[in-house]
Amino acid sequence: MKNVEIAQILNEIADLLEIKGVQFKPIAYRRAAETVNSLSKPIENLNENELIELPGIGKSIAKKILTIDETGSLPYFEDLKKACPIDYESLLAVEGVGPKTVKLLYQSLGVKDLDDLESMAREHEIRKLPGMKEKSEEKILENIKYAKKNIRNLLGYILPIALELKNNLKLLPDVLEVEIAGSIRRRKETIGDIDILVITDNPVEVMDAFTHLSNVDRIILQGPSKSTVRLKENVFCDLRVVPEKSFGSALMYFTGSKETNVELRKLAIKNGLKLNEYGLFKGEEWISGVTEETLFRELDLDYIEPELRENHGEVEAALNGELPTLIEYNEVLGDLQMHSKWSDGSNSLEEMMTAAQLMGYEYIAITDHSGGLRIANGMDDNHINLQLKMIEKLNDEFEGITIFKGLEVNIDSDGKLDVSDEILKDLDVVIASIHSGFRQDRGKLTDRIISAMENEYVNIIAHPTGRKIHQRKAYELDLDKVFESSIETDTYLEVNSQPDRLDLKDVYVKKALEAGCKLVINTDSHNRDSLKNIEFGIATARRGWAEKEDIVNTKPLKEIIKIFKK
Ligand code: DGT
Ligand code: CA
Ligand code: CA
Ligand code: ZN
Repeated sequence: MKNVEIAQILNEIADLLEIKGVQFKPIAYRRAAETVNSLSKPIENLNENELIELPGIGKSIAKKILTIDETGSLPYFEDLKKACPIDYESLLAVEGVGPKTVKLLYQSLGVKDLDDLESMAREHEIRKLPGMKEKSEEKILENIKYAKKNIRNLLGYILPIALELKNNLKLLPDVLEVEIAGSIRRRKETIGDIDILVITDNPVEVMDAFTHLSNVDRIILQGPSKSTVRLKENVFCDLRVVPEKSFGSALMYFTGSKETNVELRKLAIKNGLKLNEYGLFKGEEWISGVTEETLFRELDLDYIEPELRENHGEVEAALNGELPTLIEYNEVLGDLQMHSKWSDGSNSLEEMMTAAQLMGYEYIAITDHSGGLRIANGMDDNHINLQLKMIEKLNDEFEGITIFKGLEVNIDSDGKLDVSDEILKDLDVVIASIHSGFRQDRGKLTDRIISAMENEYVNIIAHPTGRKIHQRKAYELDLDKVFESSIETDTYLEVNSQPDRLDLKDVYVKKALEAGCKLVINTDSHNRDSLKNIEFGIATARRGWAEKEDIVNTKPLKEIIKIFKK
């Protein structure tokens, strides 16, 4: 498990202990979290004795860290959470509300979640609490709005939940049609809430079944045409019943984005028509609305894929027949970044290959970290050479799939690579990336990336901007220069498919393509299950208007070999 993830758990333990009213311990856990967070190497490489030597980490916390790292969870933490009746995560998301306030609010007013907090603030109960004033109450009320907005989850977390809901609804005998709409259908990187549409002749029964699904935590609103629930996974879900005749127009409307809807409506008006969630109308007369396809046609537009509906010029392009033909979800023929047990992955080479075969790939690249133990259990030169021999052997054994000998080399703070050309020249695919020194200035960071690109053996720059959604901003980069150098040096920029990376992100994909760059889409998997994440990278590329031609690893084996030979 990554350092930040472990630190987050330690911080949450501190919150929970503080809410419980435990003395001193919260401070200890926060100090330990800080130590883990500021550690320059992965904590998973340390044993108990090494952990204890770190500032703020004693025997008991060291043991807990090891448990988290080995098992992915911690019974002590799970017990604390279970014993806490409060939705503390949402409450703590409100600015001005810390663990001490959460405790106070619960003990004196029974506040358990944002809704409780809101009603207490409205009833002016909060200002009566010790240490609270009228002003603090007003601020809390204001900040609840932001907290509600800020709880956006990763698409990678929400999509499986939404698909399961869809399947459960499909199984209901009264449901004739179900579709996921909203930002999920557009495959946006983070999701506010889940929006689902159904067609049924028995809305009351369907709504009743919906609000009683096993993962519904609380019913917010239940009506015959719209219901809202909060799921146990801590997401809200809207279900709407729409008439069959309006299914297409409702799907279009509730898919959004809001901004695209506005453009579409303006266009309808320009053509003397009216567009809303019930259909397309000429005066009072209903013209169409059953499917999106007919609606687009009636508006003289080419069909706009949901991923493009962000008001980034897609309506005009659809009008002029200039929409891109987006890369399809099955057109990536091989994944060019993944890790194995040889560095910080959790599966063997054989296991990764078997999983890649199940994905239907023609080829993959094994790209474990280099750099010795300084980075993510990186391989030294000796290990690299051993692995290359192993890969040659596996290539003989496995049929129908080719493994490229790859490496993810680190770009150090001066822009130098941590592996010599002597070794790089024997590899099929070399990926270079930045793992430290994120705080350097824009010029320096740009130079680092460019000097890596200028190395004749480097083929790909992985996760080019280094951002991690909800965790870390992108480092400063002069992207125009990076794009230019990418073209000059035939080095491809990656669209990394990890749900919290998606880097390059959609708008940068579009800019890169406009500059004339070619890209690759990789998962950067650290275990075999993550190979499936490729769909999130493809979605990001589609949101950036990418066509098949723009993505290098849509090329068949023969062609890609030639491309990397250059
Ligand atoms: P989210 O949930 O924040 O990730 O983003 P969306 O896009 O799913 O937004 P949501 O759930 O508020 O609404 C779903 C769709 O419904 C939205 O994409 C467009 C449509 N919609 C909602 N409210 C309005 C509105 O006031 N005007 C227009 N034109 N469309 C709206
Ligand atoms: Ca939504
Ligand atoms: Ca919604
Ligand atoms: Zn790694």
